[in-house]
Amino acid sequence: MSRIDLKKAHFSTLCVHGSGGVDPATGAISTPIYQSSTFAFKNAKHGADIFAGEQEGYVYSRIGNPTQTALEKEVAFLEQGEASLAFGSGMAAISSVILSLCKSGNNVLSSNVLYGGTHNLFMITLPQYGITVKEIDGTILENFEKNIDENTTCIYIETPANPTLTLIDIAECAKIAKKHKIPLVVDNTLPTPYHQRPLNLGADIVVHSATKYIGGHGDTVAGLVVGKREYIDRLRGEILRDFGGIISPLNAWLLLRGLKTLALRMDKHEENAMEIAKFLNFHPKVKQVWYPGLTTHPQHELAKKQMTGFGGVISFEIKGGRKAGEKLMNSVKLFTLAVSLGDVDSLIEHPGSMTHSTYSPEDLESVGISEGFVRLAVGIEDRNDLKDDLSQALKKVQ
Ligand code: LCS
Repeated sequence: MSRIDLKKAHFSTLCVHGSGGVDPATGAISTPIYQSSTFAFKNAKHGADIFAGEQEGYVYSRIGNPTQTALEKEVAFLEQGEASLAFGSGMAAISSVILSLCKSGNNVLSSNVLYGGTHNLFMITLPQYGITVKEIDGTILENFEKNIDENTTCIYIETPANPTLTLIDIAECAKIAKKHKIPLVVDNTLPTPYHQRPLNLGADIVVHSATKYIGGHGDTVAGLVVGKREYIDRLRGEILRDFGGIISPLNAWLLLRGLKTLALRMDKHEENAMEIAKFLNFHPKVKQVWYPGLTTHPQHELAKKQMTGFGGVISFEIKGGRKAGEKLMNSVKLFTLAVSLGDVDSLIEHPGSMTHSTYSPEDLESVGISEGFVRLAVGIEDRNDLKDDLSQALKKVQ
């Protein structure tokens, strides 16, 4: 039990103390890694009662584990939701949420700029199981209203979206979902609860690739879902139990450790990203920059309204197309040419041929991911070193 009033504590305090304070058994200040697949019952009745839902207790780590519980409690606090459930990856979290909300014959209404893996799940994999997804331009709110039909069982949005940093008005979208009595699911991976809390804006369910800023160190693949307790209990009791997309105790612990510095890291990611976005915005070899913190971002006002900070991801279009982008990516020395984002290390990648190669060439064009479109995941290194690196690499681009 924590000695402080967690309801009154501020975000950075919750990051450090939210998981419940010291371990009561040993006084350990770091939640132990309960590396155990199964848990002994006190007697036969105890086991039967837990199975019957008449007593609380751990049974088997596919359904729950004390290290995982500590993580889930903390994430629920940070997102200001009732409960949370951890998964083995962001995709396990997203696919589990969709499976919990849709049956064969149902459809999902989704924004059209999504992480490429989510787009593939929506357009290729789910239809094979009778669940269809309509991807629409979510910046035009009427598109949601126009496309809901009697078989639509949820609205799914990613904001800001990976990789174009397109924003969707969560509060307005939530009103539409409520009117039609369907849940709004928001992928909150890029902003994290430090910069955006969708549940407070009216969303029903939040999903995360915790692989990114929540873990923060490029060493863990994991996912999270936050929502009402009743929903999370059902998700655990049905989808997690039957599909088994569980997080490991070690990975739950790595996320708990990552979370302790989330506020600090997010401030530094943002500070660095803002500086680099401005530098790129004025660079003669750069055609356009997308970063919600820039006043030139088409939805800067919305970003200020629904986020408290702008994150660490920047995308830009380099003059000279794919060839110029390749030259840049092959010339950086401090940025690592790798997918993923949210790590302390700065990363660079080409969405069109990498993270978003699941989009058809026509779809890439329609969402504005051109051949010269490059994504940066700005880390926490010194910003001058990062700028110098981009500067020397841009000089090599013809
Ligand atoms: N949602 C978003 C916004 C993501 O960026 C990713 C992964 C996922 C969900 C899926 O999470 P995962 O299963 O990988 O934990 N994004 C990646 C990216 O931009 N590069 O590599 C993975």
